[in-house]
Amino acid sequence: MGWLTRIKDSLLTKIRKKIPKKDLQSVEKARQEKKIKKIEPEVHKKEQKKEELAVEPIKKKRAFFGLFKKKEKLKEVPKIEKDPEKKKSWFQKLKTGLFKSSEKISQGVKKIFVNKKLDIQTLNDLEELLIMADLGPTAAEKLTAELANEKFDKDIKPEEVRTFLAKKIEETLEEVAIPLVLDNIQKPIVVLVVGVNGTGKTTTIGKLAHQYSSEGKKIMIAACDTFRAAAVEQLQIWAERSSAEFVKGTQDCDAAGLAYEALEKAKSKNIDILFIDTAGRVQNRTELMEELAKIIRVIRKLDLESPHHCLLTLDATTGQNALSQVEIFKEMAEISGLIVTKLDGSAKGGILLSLAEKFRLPVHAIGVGEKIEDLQSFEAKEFAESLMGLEK
Ligand SMILES: Nc1nc2c(ncn2[C@@H]2O[C@H](COP(=O)(O)OP(=O)(O)OP(=O)(O)O)[C@@H](O)[C@H]2O)c(=O)[nH]1
Ligand SMILES: [Mg+2]
Repeated sequence: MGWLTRIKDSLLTKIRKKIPKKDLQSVEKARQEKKIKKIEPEVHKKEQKKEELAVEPIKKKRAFFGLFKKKEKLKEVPKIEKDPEKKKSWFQKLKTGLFKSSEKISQGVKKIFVNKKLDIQTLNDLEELLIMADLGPTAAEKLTAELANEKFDKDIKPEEVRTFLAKKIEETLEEVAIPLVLDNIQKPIVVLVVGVNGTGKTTTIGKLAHQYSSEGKKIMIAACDTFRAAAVEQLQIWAERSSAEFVKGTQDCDAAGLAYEALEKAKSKNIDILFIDTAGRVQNRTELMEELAKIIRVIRKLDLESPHHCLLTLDATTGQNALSQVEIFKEMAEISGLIVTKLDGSAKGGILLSLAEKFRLPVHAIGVGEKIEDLQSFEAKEFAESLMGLEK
C-alpha cells in the first residue's frame, strides 16, 4: 500500500469515528466512485491506442507457421486452427510454468475474501497483493477500482475475484499480444536480438530458428556476441539443431563488421531470416550502446530497413527491474517487440501487465522453459487465466 493510501486511510478512520454508522457506507462508496472516475481517462486512452494500433503495418502482415497466429485486434478474425492436443499441452505447460505466480495470487485472494463482502479493507488488501505479484501500481489500482465498481458491498467468492481479474487482465494484455510476423516480401528479414546478460537472447534465437526452419524457412544466425567464446559455441549448437547457416568471427572481433558480413552472405545465399545475436554487457552501458548503434548503422548500408525487428528479451524473474531494462534499451535501439523468458522460474508473472501498462510494446512470445517447444506466442486469454490459476 502506498503512503498516500495510508494517509487517506488514517484520515478515513478518523472521519469514520465521527460519522453515524448508517452513513459510513455512503462515504466509502463515494471514495470508490472517485477512484473509479480516475480510471476513465485511461479507458479513453486505451480506445485511442486501439485505433492507432489498428493502422500499424505490423498488424497487417500475414500469419506465420502456426506458432504465431494472425491477430487483428479490432476485427473478429477466425483463429488459425492449432492442433488441439498441442494447444492443450502448451496450456498445461504455461499453467505449470506460471504456478509460482498464480499460487501467490490464488492463496492471497483466498485469504482476503474468506466470507467477506467487498469493502475498503478487502480492496486495499487486494491492491497490495497485486502490487506484490508485480502487476504494478497502475494496474493494481485500476483492477481494484473496476472490481469495486461492480461488486462493492456485495458478497464475493475468491473464485469470482480471480475470474473477474483474469478477464480484465486479458483485456489489457490483448493490446500487446501481437504475433511475430516474419513474412518474406523482402529477403532476408533481419531480426536483431538484444537484452541484458542472461535474459535468454541466445536461447530465444535458437528456439525461434528451430521453429521457423521446421516450417521450411532458410535461416542464418550471426554470433555477434563476440565477447564470450562460450556464447559462440552455445549458439552454434542451436544453429546445428535447426540446420541454420552459422556466421561467426574471431574472439573480440568487431560485432558490427560481423553483422555486415552475415547480411552480405544472407543476401547472396537467399536466406529468409537472419537472426543476429548480441552481447548483453549492460554493466558497460556506453560500450554496449555504441556497439548496438554501430551494428544497426552498418547493416543499414546493405539494407536501409534493417533490422526489420529488434527484439528485447526480458527475464521475468527480475520482476520490476524489467521495466528499467526496457527504458535502457529503448534509448539504444528502436525496440519493436518483447520476448519475456523464464516465466517458469518466476513468481512475478504479473510483470507482463506492468510492461503492457507502461510501454504498450508488442509482446511476441513468452518462454516457460529451456526446451525448444518452451517458447510460444503470447496469448492474452490463456496467459491471464493461467496467471489467475483458473481451470481451462
Ligand atoms: N527456465 C528457463 N530458463 C531459460 C529460459 N530461457 C532461457 N533460459 C536459460 O537462461 C540461461 C541464459 O540464457 P541465454 O540464452 O544464454 O541468455 P543470453 O541473454 O544469451 O545471455 P548472455 O549471452 O550472457 O547475455 C540459459 O541457461 C538458458 O537455458 C526460460 O524460458 N526458462
Ligand atoms: Mg547469449
